[in-house]
Formats: sequence, structure tokens, C-alpha cells
Amino acid sequence: MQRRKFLKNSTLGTAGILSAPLIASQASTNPATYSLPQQTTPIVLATWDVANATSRAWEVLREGASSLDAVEQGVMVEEADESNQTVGKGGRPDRDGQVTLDACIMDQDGNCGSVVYLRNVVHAVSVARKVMEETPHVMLAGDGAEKFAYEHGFPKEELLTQQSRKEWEEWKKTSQYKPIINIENHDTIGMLAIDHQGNISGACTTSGMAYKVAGRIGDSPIIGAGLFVDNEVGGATATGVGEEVVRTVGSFLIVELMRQGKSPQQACEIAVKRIVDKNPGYREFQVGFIALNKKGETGGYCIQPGFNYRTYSEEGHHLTPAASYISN
Ligand code: SD4
Repeated sequence: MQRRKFLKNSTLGTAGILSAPLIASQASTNPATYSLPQQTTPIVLATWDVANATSRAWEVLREGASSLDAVEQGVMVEEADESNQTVGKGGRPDRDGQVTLDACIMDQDGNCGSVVYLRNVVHAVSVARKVMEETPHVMLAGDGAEKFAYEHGFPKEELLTQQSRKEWEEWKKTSQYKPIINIENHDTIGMLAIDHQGNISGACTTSGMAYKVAGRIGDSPIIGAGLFVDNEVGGATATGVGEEVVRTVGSFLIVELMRQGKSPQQACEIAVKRIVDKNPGYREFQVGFIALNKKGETGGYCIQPGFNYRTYSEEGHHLTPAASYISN
């Protein structure tokens, strides 16, 4: 914020002294000017078709609250929705029948918080926010994260629903006791928003890969991999096979590409191609990214067809089918 104010002031400050063409040429060559938003119309976008979540985030933004409040409250909708079996309550368990949640959140000042392997607490994203705001740490895991959640008033709750238990019991009959890596099994919610002040925040929350090996952590709670925000540039978040996203530090990569002048769409495409180029097995799994820049431009791209993302702005609600590396 400080830096943005400084840049803004210095641009305005020089306007009276310098001739207009010189200002224009500075604007096109100085990457720092990228941080000056053309507009601060609020917008929210999220991985997959999560209309209830983006509607909630939009309501929060419209009331004038921060993008941080919007992304937290938006993804909480999916955490509470038992019918979404890849997030929060109702999430599919690991191969031993335990539902374990991973989540992270990042604000406009670069503050971030994360929880991994959290059990018995529905709103992992809110625990992550508490880690960010009330501890000097970024990440809490397992029993420590759970204890921290109770200490901060979060209720203990059974996360394994009858439906997810039934499916897990079916899976055990035929499985080779391996985690499933398929392309249908992805509805992790990653959400990015800009508020009226032009500030960007993001959140990402998941129950991880269904029937994973107990203890496995994916990309979703890893800052830089499943989510990254730099308020001078933009934000990005991921869904899909977390191992592949971690290997490329995908969300950080996208934000850095945007810093270098790529559009959110171009940056997502380059990050997916990086995964494809480094991975002969890319036809076997899905990875998708969405991104947002300071101007409110958005983008999304994935390996396999079938990925889409929801946006909500003053223009209304849109479901955008993302282009993919492998065509239909
Ligand atoms: C993970 N990225 O744990 C998550 C999985 C996912 O919908 O996207 N699920 O690897």
C-alpha cells in the first residue's frame, strides 16, 4: 500500500513538470507502473462451478468489506456444504477413513496463514486466518492445528458424512489401496478477489485427494503452490493433482509471469505448459489454474478439458469454461 501510494504520488507529482509524452513512455517501460490499477471495480473468481460461494463473496464485497473477508466467507460456503466431497465437511477421507483438511489464506499485505492435516474442524480456512492474524507463524499441522482451533472457539465436528463413508467402504473393496489420481476428483475451491479499495486477497481449501495415503498434503495449503497473492501484481490459485502444482510452485510462477507483463490468461497457460513439458504422464491427471491481475483481468487454463471457473462482478455471474492443453 505504502509503495503504491508512493508510486501514485510520484506519478502525479511529476505530471506538472514533465511533458505528457515522457510520462506515457515511462508508463510503458517501467514495470512498477503495473501496480497502478486502471479500475478498482470489485470482482471475485473461484475454481469450478461454485455459484453459492462466489455469490456470498460478492455480497461481502458489495457491502464494502475487504477482499480478505470476501474470500474467507466465500470458501466457507463450500466447506460447510456436505454435498461437495472435496472440501470441508463431507470431504472424502484418506485411505484409512480420516477426513483431513488443508487450507490457506493470503491478504493484500502479503500476510498468510495455513493449516494442514486438520481434523474435526469444518472451517479450515478460518483456522488458517487465525494462524495468520494471531500467531507469528504461517503454518500449523495436525494435532497442533486442531488444538489451536479449539482454543480459538472452533467447534469439534465429525467431518465424515454417511455418503462419504459409504463410498469409501465401496472403494476399499476394489482398491489397490493406493490414492486415486483421476481427473474427476477435483473440486477444491481456490478463490481470488479485489475489493473496492483495489486490494487483492485469496484463499484455498480442500479435503485433498480422495483416499490419499494418510498424512499426505497437497498443494492447496502451500503458499506459492496452491495460492499466491502479491497485491502489486495479482493472484493465482490452483486445483488438481497437488504434487504437480507443488513441483512447479505454480501460483507463484503465475504471479511472477504477470509481474513481467503477461496477462492472467497467458500466465496460466505458461504454468500449465511448464507442468506438461516436465511431465510425460500429464495425460493422466488434471491441473488447472485461475488468475487475476490488478486491473481486474482474469484467466484460467488447465491440462484436461472440463475445468471451469466462476466470476462475479458488477456485470453479474459468469461460468467460464477454461481452455485446456489437451483439446476435447
Ligand atoms: C490436492 N489440489 O490436495 C488438491 C486436490 C484438488 O479438488 O484440487 N481437489 O492436491
